[in-house]
Amino acid sequence: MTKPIRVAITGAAGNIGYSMLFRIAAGEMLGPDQPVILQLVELPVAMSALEGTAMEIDDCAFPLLHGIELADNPAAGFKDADVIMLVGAKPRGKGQERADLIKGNGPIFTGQGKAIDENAAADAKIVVVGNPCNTNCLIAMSQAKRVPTRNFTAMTRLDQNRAIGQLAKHANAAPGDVKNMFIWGNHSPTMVPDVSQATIAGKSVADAVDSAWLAESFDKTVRTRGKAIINARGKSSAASAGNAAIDHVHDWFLGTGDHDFVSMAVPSDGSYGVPEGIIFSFPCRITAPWTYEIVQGLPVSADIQARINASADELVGERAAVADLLA
Ligand code: NAX
Repeated sequence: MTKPIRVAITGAAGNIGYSMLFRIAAGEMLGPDQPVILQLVELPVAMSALEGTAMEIDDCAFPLLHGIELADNPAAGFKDADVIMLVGAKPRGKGQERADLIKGNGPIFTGQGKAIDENAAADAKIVVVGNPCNTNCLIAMSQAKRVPTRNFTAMTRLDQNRAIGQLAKHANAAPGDVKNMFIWGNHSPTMVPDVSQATIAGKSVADAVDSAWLAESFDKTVRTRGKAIINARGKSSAASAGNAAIDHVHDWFLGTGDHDFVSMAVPSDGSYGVPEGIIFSFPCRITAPWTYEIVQGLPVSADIQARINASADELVGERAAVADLLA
């Protein structure tokens, strides 16, 4: 029998957690033949809600689910974990600046990085969703020296999926017809959606959508989509974020296939002039389980390069702001 993969998830009783746990247990993340054990981590105050969620998961009788373990601390929750999804964090409060969020959430990831170092499988794969996800990933990575740095990633797949959704809608196509749309940079308003390599049903984006919409609205719509959803729904994106986290891990394990490449925020190796070490979203290709390569040699216009540099500068600034949390 295939050995179960242990998937630890923080913030499991939160909105994103609730939207993704059932799908992971059903096999949508790691495939229909791969058993999973869920290791759900919450704050002590949310354990009762988490127990209720676990009861519901039991009641689904998922054939692939080989166990659910609940923990109110990351040391217990990350024990022997193969995949760790760091979702739990404090949401950005009203009037709170991004810098305050970075300072407020950073310490959570120091502790979780140490817990990964001391408890997780030596080759654990990590995806950070809790914001500011790029810099939180950097903090956790710096504290977990036992785990290879390339195993640390942050999620920009939601931004990619939002871009694909917009392109498909405006081309009267299905999202599955859109290939090679990707995001550079930080998961923040400085992110850079790049359509230069994208195709829609085999056509270039310029040939498939209205040029005025592409020039004037597309980029801003993608970059401000999170805020637009909060304004409309009164709550932040949850199911779409959970879906993107599932897509991120799914492709990392099972490959990018005919998508060719996808957006993942990974430790920069200096590609495209991005300073080494910051967690930056690049186009990544996955051809073997739990590996990725940053796609090299893509043509980058002067405008996109300037925006890549600006997003990198922002991340260098964030790194400086949390210097005291980096090991
Ligand atoms: P919720 O507030 O619904 O849930 C967060 C959960 O995390 C809560 O149940 C809380 O008890 C738990 N938690 C907080 N600190 C914890 C800790 N130290 N250990 C374990 N659990 C902890 O938020 P939700 O809507 O689920 O969003 C979670 C995070 O995702 C937020 O930081 C949010 O900003 C971020 N997002 C990231 C996105 C991305 O694309 N990277 C998009 C969606 C989302 O905004």
